[in-house]
Amino acid sequence: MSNTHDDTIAALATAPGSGAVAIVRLSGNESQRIAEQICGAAPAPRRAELRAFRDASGELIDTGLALYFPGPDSYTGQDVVEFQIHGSPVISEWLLEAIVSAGARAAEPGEFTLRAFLNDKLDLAQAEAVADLVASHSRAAARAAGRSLSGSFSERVAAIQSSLTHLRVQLEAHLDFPDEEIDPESGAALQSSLRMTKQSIAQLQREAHRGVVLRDGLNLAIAGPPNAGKSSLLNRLAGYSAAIVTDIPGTTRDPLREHLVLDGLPITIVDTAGLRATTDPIEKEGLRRAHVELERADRVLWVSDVMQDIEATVAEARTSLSGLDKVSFVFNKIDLLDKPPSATQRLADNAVLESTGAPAVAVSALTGSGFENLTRHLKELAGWSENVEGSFSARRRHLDAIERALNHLDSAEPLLISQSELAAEELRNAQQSLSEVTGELTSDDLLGEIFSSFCIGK
Ligand SMILES: Nc1nc2c(ncn2[C@@H]2O[C@H](COP(=O)(O)OP(=O)(O)OP(=O)(O)O)[C@@H](O)[C@H]2O)c(=O)[nH]1
Ligand SMILES: [Mg+2]
Repeated sequence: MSNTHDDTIAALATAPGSGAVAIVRLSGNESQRIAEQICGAAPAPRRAELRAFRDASGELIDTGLALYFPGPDSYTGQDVVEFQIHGSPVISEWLLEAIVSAGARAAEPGEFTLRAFLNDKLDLAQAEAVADLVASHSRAAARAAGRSLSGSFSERVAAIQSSLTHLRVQLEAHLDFPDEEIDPESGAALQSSLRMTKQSIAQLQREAHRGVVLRDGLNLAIAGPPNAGKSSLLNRLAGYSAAIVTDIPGTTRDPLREHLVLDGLPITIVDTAGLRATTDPIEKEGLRRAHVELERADRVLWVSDVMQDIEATVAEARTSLSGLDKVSFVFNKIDLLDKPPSATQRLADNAVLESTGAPAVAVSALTGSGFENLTRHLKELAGWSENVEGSFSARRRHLDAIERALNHLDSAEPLLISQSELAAEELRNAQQSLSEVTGELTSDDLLGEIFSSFCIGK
């Protein structure tokens, strides 16, 4: 990543390939001069002008529209020029070549948006939302990214920052008189402000978590004994016969990944080999890969045959997985019982909840019975509700920062009155953690990591 950020960069801003129109964009000090070289006098600011674009030898490359956005009122905050040309990869490459030989440099991924960030046109959460908007897979995700881009997320962070500042001011007032005890009334006021700020951060954390799911989807893995109906479950969720199903135990070997959208909720789900002791080297490798997937997943659906004893199922899950904290039990094949699905669901709830606290769903992958409960359960796991209006997109990086802020406030709480100086330090740290979301304090390494995942020209 370039360190100067004021040299002139150029890139194709539209998707590569053929199309009706392609846009080549320039940003930096030399934009205007380079534009003059390519198409005569630079166009009037913010007016589309029809021009002929020529290379250094004077040969006509194409005719199209040129636009000039003088800094600082441009996307990047610098002088920006856009050329709209016919959407041929040959034309855009030729034009880019001419622009580079006129003095520009080919832009790196995300470099336009990085400049917008460095010139305070966007904060970091907004800049990340640009990439999330471009990459969004559902309308809900696009709306959420749009909201983050317009500043909804950043405003929430700013509001918490300002209550933290207020809290610090209250506390610092007492620090000036270390020998005096904080009077009970002020102490109570401080405690209550801290608790309210904590509640706001916890609320932000829940919403940011939903924002992460909107962006990344829910990562599920299906596990369980052979023949339980794991692949059948995947097929029913995917809506087609993605995985091979047979009555031979040990059918699935390789993990099989599917991407699906369930009532708007994006889900990545991976089917794995049935877990059992084996000497077959192929199956052994399948089991090793299954365990890698189970480690990675946000949630494991432990699928078992409902005819099997529930206690035995729970014991088996417990020994096969390192813990049951991210497990939901799915009792399959309820069509084989002569009880109605709701009675089976109640039985499963009672038996599993009592012994593990884990949720349980009773289904039939064969008939589809119980899948409305499974869908509801998955949406609950994701914090997903029909009403995702108002939510914003977020990333795991943001969640980490918010969690650290919350931890600092947890540490501050018992120290608030008795060891105010230490509490003040925790409040400062909480603010610092939160500021990572919007990027007031960000290392070059982190910026490099974030912007390099953008597309070129963005
Ligand atoms: N009656 C009934 N049979 C089912 C149901 N789900 C799966 N089966 C049957 O159970 C057998 C095993 O199904 P699979 O989906 O291959 O099971 P699996 O857990 O993926 O098995 P492995 O890949 O071998 O671990 C097949 O004969 C399925 O038709 C169900 O809900 N009801
Ligand atoms: Mg299978």
